[in-house]
Amino acid sequence: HAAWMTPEDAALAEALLAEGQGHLFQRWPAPGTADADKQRMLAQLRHLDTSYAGGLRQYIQNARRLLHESKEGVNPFEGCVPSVPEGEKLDFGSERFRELERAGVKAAGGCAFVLVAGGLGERLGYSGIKVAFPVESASGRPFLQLYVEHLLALGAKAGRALPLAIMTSDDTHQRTLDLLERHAYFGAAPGQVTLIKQEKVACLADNDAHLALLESDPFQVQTKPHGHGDVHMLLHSTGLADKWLAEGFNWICFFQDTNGLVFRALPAAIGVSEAHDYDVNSLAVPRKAKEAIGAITKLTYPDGRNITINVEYNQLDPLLRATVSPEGEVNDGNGFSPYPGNINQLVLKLSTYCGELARHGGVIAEFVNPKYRDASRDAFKSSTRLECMMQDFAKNLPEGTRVGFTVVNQVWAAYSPVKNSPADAAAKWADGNPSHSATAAELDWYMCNCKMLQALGARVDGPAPAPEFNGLKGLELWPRVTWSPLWATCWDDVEAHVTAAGLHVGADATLVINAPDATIRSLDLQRGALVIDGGSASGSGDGAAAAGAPAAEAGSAATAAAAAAAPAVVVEGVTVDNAGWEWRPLPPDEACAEEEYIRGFRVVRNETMTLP
Ligand code: UGB
Repeated sequence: HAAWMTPEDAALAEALLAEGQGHLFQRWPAPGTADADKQRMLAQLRHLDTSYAGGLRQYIQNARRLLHESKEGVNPFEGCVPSVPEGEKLDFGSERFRELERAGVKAAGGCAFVLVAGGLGERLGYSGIKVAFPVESASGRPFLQLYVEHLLALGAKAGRALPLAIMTSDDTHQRTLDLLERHAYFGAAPGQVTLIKQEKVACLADNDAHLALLESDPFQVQTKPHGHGDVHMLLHSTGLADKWLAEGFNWICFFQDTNGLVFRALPAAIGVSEAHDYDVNSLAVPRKAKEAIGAITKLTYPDGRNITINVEYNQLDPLLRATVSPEGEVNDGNGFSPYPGNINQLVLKLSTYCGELARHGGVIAEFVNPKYRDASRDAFKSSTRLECMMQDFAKNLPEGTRVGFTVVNQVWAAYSPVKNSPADAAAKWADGNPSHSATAAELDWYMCNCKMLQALGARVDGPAPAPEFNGLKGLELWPRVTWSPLWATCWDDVEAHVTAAGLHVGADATLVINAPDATIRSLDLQRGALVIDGGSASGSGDGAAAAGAPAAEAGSAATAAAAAAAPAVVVEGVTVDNAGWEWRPLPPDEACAEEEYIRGFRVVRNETMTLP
């Protein structure tokens, strides 16, 4: 106890001593020396204490229990028998899909949305935040703009601003805020977007959960990220979830940072939640055996109780080997694992969600994953920490909670995230796995749009074999068709804006639609590039669409105002035949923008027709 210590400091230090953390203070020099350092350390400890539900004591106690279980090799699935759960399987664009999407778009008027974007994306190797990365190069629209525009479009149908919370971290917070402010929140209303920042947690030095101090600074505790599961604790501690419930919202949807296709499938999943009265609904896609995404699995306990949860891919194979399938996880006759792939896009009933938050404060199934020095499991190679995953919310639900899932049968219509660096992506692709690369994500985006137009009756040529981009062989290059969600956020919107019988898109054409109210009655886009502008929140064109340049350079509020004043664009009797845009592989060692390097190509804009 030093004279400068506040009663709170003293109480926290006492609590830590009671938890066996005396080592934190053992190297403190004599009273009166290094007081500033000591105060700095206590400030950090107070911060760690207040940013974890239950405080540091609770964290240490949880850690001690989990570390003990890990050392003893306790199997979290002991006695469980896995099986494939029942869920809704949807064929993208089928009548059933569109019916559910229609219902979901309506129900989205009662949805609050949560984007988890605290991850730095080390695997991608991008120096910026991932939500600033362009979904595709034709419009240059960043992920965050795409998501906000979907919410604006859905909200416009409901006549209500739909709230969006974005979970950030120290790694992403300021840059996310800057991106939003630089672009006038991409047109979102003041207060519609809320940033909630997750904090790191203390590292643990050993099985007794001694907090780890930095070697270089004995007055600082080492910290690491706690995982995307933090989002639940934050929605509770900030009161946001309760506020949304009080405002009359019924559903809460969670999604990840770099999956541009999320809103092609999410509204239908909301429709499924409503139709089945699901409390918890996970969106899923067909998944290859052993593919590195979690699997939606039903686990039945010896007493007959069962839960439907995500089992991470590295746990599924051993679980199957130990129980129902000695050969481990294998593909079935369709070439996919029978266990659907979790893509961490969740639709939860808000009343159930808030009830659960009140019960456990949003602290969900934590786990620990120490790298042990040897088989004795007595010591770690480096410090570890507790972690948690957003989808594990479903692990501890009360009996009677209705849990389901929605599989969209075409992966290209629901999930193509930007996760891996060019080298890792090429290795995964060569092994027969999805590359989850920026390259594939962009090409899948065009493919999905083309297939939607085709299914509605338009003549869309292609695909052509793509040149080899970043060593990815055998990709397909569809016509580069992209549109703002303000133009179309669902199938019905596309149908309402296009007379499909009057539309032809040639195999090597580019079509960028930014004008929210553009109507295509007859268009023969034989060859070349057409940009339909007209005051949408996007500013595509040769300048703004350069790789990496966010589409709304001018700021969405101004362009939205212009849109209101501009007459609707009607495309009728238009033929396009120009030199167009080329997706050209990058020559080795040529200087390029980081986004181009990550995709493996550059868009060369030779000639463009711009309407109106
Ligand atoms: N994220 C945070 O906001 N905070 C964090 O501390 C960490 C991440 P990753 P991961 O879809 O392929 C998940 O790193 O965790 C955000 C599922 O667990 O991209 O390896 C981050 O910004 C897995 O079951 O993924 O794996 C990003 O938006 C499978 O579905 C999101 O959390 C896998 O995703 C995911 O972070 C997948």
